[in-house]
Amino acid sequence: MSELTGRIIKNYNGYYYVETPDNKLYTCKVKGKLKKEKFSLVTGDIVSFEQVGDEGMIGAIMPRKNFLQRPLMANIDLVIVAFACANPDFSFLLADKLLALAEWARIPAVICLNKRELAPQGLVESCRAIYEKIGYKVFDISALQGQGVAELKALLPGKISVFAGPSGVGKSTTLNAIDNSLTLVTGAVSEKIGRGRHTTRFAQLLPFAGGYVADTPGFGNLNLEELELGNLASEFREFADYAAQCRFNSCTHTHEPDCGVKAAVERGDIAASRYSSYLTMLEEIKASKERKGRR
Ligand SMILES: Nc1nc2c(ncn2[C@@H]2O[C@H](COP(=O)(O)OP(=O)(O)O)[C@@H](O)[C@H]2O)c(=O)[nH]1
Ligand SMILES: [Mg+2]
Ligand SMILES: [Zn+2]
Repeated sequence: MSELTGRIIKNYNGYYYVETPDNKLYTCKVKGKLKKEKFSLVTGDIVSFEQVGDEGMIGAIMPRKNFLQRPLMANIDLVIVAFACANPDFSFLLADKLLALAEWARIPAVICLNKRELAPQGLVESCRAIYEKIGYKVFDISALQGQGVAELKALLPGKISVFAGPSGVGKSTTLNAIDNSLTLVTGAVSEKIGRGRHTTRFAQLLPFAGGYVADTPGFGNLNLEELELGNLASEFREFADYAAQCRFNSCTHTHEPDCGVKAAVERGDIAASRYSSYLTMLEEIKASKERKGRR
């Protein structure tokens, strides 16, 4: 028996699959002590365990660099916010939600627009204009036709990257195109509901180029619970410079006079779609807090 350290790459049926730096995989359970502390381990966690053969008992978890709730994962280097240009349609609101969650967790993010051959006129260009201006790189690709995949792939070596986005946008297809030794199951988009079937059922880290990539299941609705704790405006990175010009320190950039953010939206310095996402998310967070207050 010896004490080893490794990373949880998959959590399935009550077992944690832990990979050590020498690329060995151990099937682990959690020690009673850790269980009692009600600390839940997630994919990406670095743990130490007592090894017996190819099995282990996890006794401790190392401090996390960061943590994401959706997808549930720790110690991520890059979030790839994944959408399709069409089928299912791109959503500015959903993209801004995912970006805000990545900001909140302090994880760098880029945007990947798949199915570019289906893109409505101007969509890729306007996404570039809006997001690259504020420092989120936009990759337009066709996983099916192999276009643009090399540029995306170049981001990944040595990192733990996670694809986060709705189901049916082509996350699994993109990963298969990045690494043709992967054979992730992909799903046909249902004509009826316009969404992909849930073919990827849990988050798992797949070894790639000295790091890992994570395929994740899509999500139905995205709740913004962690954002309730802070100030939503600070997760919209381009607001900061203009918020400094608001008359009130406590300005929420909604109804207040002399608001630097609203002035920037009017001038076109802040994208109208971003401001609109901010207002919608603010309302959703407020409604969720009120629901909790009543309980
Ligand atoms: N037209 C087109 N379809 C694609 C592309 N990439 C994936 N798809 C299709 O989109 C559907 C959903 O893909 P999948 O990878 O399962 O999406 P996921 O749910 O995000 O993992 C499948 O039918 C794919 O064949 C693409 O670049 N162009
Ligand atoms: Mg999938
Ligand atoms: Zn303001």
